[in-house]
Amino acid sequence: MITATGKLEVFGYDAFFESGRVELGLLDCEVARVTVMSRGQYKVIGKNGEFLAKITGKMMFTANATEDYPAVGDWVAIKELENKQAVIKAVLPRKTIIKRKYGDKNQAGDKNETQIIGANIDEAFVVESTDRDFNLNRFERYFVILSEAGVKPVIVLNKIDLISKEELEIKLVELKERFKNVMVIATSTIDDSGLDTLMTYLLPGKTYCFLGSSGVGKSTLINKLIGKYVASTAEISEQSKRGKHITTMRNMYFLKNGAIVIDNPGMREIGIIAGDADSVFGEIAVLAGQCKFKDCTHTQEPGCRVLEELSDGKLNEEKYSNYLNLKKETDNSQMSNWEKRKADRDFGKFINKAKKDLKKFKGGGV
Ligand SMILES: Nc1nc2c(ncn2[C@@H]2O[C@H](COP(=O)(O)OP(=O)(O)OP(=O)(O)O)[C@@H](O)[C@H]2O)c(=O)[nH]1
Ligand SMILES: [Mg+2]
Ligand SMILES: [Zn+2]
Repeated sequence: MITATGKLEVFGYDAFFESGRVELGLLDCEVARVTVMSRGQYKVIGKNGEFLAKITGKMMFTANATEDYPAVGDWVAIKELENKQAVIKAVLPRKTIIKRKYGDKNQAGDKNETQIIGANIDEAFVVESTDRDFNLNRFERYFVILSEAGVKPVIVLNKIDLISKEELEIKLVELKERFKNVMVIATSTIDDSGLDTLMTYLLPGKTYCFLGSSGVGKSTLINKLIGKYVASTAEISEQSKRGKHITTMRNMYFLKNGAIVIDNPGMREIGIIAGDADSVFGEIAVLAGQCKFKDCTHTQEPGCRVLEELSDGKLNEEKYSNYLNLKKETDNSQMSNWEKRKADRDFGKFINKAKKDLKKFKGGGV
């Protein structure tokens, strides 16, 4: 039996993953962590270094959702081969998984897909810059997908060198008022302000990811934390801005103090999957429970507590409209989830058929 201890802790391994490994009966496999994923190929790191890995045909065959595949941040059981190649045999149970929905909503058929942003992330830094990128509704979107994942968000407001102290103060007040329970770190990679504070958030053995639009400075911040240029960064000119991402792959980095960070490509869409935005919009959810009608849409009904608080000015108007937007969107997404399940059923219909045949064969059947 191989004991997976010692060096693996440097990559974030702990008793949680070890007990998952034991439960799955993977005692004869090495374990490793997925650091990069690209076109069906994975880079994993374990006790014996880095390997280029692929999943087994069996895993590919039995996987029917994106979540069934390994993602960056996952701990996997591997079989090491020659030339630093390996085969991934299983994904160990996850602590957390951050997902988003993406796809062109305007296209016929509403092709929504789930994407895994990261697995086993402890905290997420949601980065916006002080220029035109600054948008409270977008922060809220990230908080919905993070609360679904059970990952604590921290706001990073970057490029504060571009605005005056007064302008910064206004933005910080806006953030505090809208997001009472989220920490805010104001940073600049030009004059290094806030970087010490950011560093104090990064604990050894914990995994953090950086999320945010393209060009806000995620990779530049990570390079600063590492102390050398490892993640590529670039200026994004106005003409080429559309569709251009400097970082194209999620990538895991190991800091000197033992913290682990994952850089992400900039995201244009932060699609929300499940219908539950309640923990982010807790205040509205409480009011909704007091509405006159059980199925109140909080848009026009008499006796609606949400509308009451809105007209009294007690509920932030922008927050309310963002809530309605996200709700509408998740209703749509639930439908496409249903469609997806239907597709899954089609995909597995030969199994159902096989079962029926088997029943017939046994002379049973209900
Ligand atoms: N003025 C200013 N510019 C910054 C700051 N941080 C980063 N930048 C610049 O912003 C540009 C984009 O930075 P990146 O780090 O590549 O941005 P990113 O968020 O990683 O972008 P993607 O990889 O495309 O998602 C670069 O030209 C950086 O030099 C900052 O604090 N102030
Ligand atoms: Mg980048
Ligand atoms: Zn209502």
